[in-house]
Amino acid sequence: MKKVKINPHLKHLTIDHLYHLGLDTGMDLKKMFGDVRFVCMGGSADRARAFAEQLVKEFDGSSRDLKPIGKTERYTLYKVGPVISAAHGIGMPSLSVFMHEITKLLHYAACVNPVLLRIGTSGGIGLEPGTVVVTEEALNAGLEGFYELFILGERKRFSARFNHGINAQIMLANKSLRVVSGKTVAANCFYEEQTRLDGALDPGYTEIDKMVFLKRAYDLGVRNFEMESLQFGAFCNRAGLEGAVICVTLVDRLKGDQITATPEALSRYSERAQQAAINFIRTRLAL
Ligand code: R2B
Ligand code: URA
Repeated sequence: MKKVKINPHLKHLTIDHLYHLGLDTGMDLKKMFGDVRFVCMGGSADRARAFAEQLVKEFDGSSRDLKPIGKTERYTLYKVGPVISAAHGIGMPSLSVFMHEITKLLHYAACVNPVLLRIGTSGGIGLEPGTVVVTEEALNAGLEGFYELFILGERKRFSARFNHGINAQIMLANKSLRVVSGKTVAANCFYEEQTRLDGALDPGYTEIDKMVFLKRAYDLGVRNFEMESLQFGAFCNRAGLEGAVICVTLVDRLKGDQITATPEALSRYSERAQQAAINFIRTRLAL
């Protein structure tokens, strides 16, 4: 049984308030969450709900009235059988708070070998929109392979290379979907750090500069841009948690910056990433 590498200071807390989730250790977290084996997360509350609805169909066969657990002021969390479906908001600071509190929740609930999946959207490089990318390694927007935090005023760097075993299982479970693996750039901005030319500010670079950078990233093995995989991967590595990032591409950045797909197409794309996760979960549960 794999255990979360948890902070030893936590044992001094009488009650631990998972403030942003609206849960605390005065509640019977083991009863509420003890059977959780997968935590699936993405940026948006609408997608967390849609995924929970899909899980109900896939695993339960009944249409229940899904209600979020805890508070929804910052994040949204549903539970369907052994799967949590949650929304972590946009960007690494938002995800970081969620990762700390959900990991403590898994620890207090004594969950056995939980797997964390980020199921998200991204901008692809040289890929047809709707392609699903499984992240091998996350890079920052300087194309460097570490997540950086200042702790006690000092710069700390953490690698965000993903577990080859779980990625191979995801690929194997999805042979019939359009799924590729590659590096992912986790940017701190949707616009300039992703080399867009359509932000509010004059970026100080040209279309040619942009294409040179995209080509450099592509040659390094980068296949998509999003905004969280670096923090997610570094956190999973530090906590000893199995984790993977499965993102669908909404746009091919070699062809443009704006997301112009119709709402119907965008929802179909999102469903592809969710389906890839469900196919993996199904094979894991069958093992
Ligand atoms: C992908 O999409 C969001 C920005 O639109 C962000 O959360 C991400 O990583
Ligand atoms: N999310 C991103 O961060 N970038 C994109 O281009 C699309 C979705």
